[in-house]
Amino acid sequence: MKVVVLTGAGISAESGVPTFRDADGLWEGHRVEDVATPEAYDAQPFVVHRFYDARRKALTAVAPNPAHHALARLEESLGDDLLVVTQNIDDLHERAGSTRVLHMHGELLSAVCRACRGRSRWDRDLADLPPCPRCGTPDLRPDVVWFGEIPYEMDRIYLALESADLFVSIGTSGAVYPAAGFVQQAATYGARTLELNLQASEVTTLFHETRHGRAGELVPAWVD
Ligand code: BJW
Repeated sequence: MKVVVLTGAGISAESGVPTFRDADGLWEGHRVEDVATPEAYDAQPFVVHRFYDARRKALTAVAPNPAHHALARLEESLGDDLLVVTQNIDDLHERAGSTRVLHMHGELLSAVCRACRGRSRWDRDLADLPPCPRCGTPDLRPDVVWFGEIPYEMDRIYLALESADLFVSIGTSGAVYPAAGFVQQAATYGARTLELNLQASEVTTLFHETRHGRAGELVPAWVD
């Protein structure tokens, strides 16, 4: 059975990583749509850098929770038949042991150079304007996908959705496309669809089945 799992901020919430659109959401005082854009970065690069630098530092203080571990166990039994597509830029899936993970919105531990477009593994602050390790230009930005930019790995994701028997969405509000459209795509190609989320997402009616609760409980219960 081929399974595609889409994860969002809700799967990392119980690890202590704030979500975007809940009451205690990440962009306090800012709507995410007003900040996570290339235009916002052009206007206020240091505000954006400081924000991502702080989130990168915070990664060292968090750990995977039972939901991440359950998906790693699922990979042990399904192997290549499981693909995790995450909108999250943290590395908690990998730290739990998952290896088949696509980061469609990029990664905190990566930087991309605006001069040469090269991507480099990155664990330091970017607000200090370090030079690009490839071309030497001090024009590195967080390697993340902002509104108006094209998410990573879309060809591989759509191919996987076409051949999936089961599509499971975990901890995402369904407010951001193209990820919010995956349920429809998968169902069109014949997959059964399941939503595991704290509350109904914006696209909840498109799923064959929905279960509401905390990912740390729902995901192990579904996997085991
Ligand atoms: C729990 C829980 C617990 C809490 N247990 N659950 C179609 C219609 C309208 C607009 C568009 C459209 N197509 C494209 C657009 C434009 C735009 C868009 O979607 N705009 C919307 C505002 C409508 N999309 C784009 O611009 C995208 N690019 C694009 O479409 O390019 C064109 C193209 C596509 C495909 C092929 C070719 C071309 C890019 C979107 C980039 C989004 N970037 C961000 C920032 C990334 C970097 C960073 O992390 O800082 O991605 S924004 C932010 O939102 C981040 C997230 O990945 C994303 C989704 O958020 P998520 O994960 O759903 O979090 P929350 O907080 O919203 O929800 C958490 C959920 O968890 C809640 O439901 C809680 O209840 C739940 N929860 N605790 C279980 N313990």
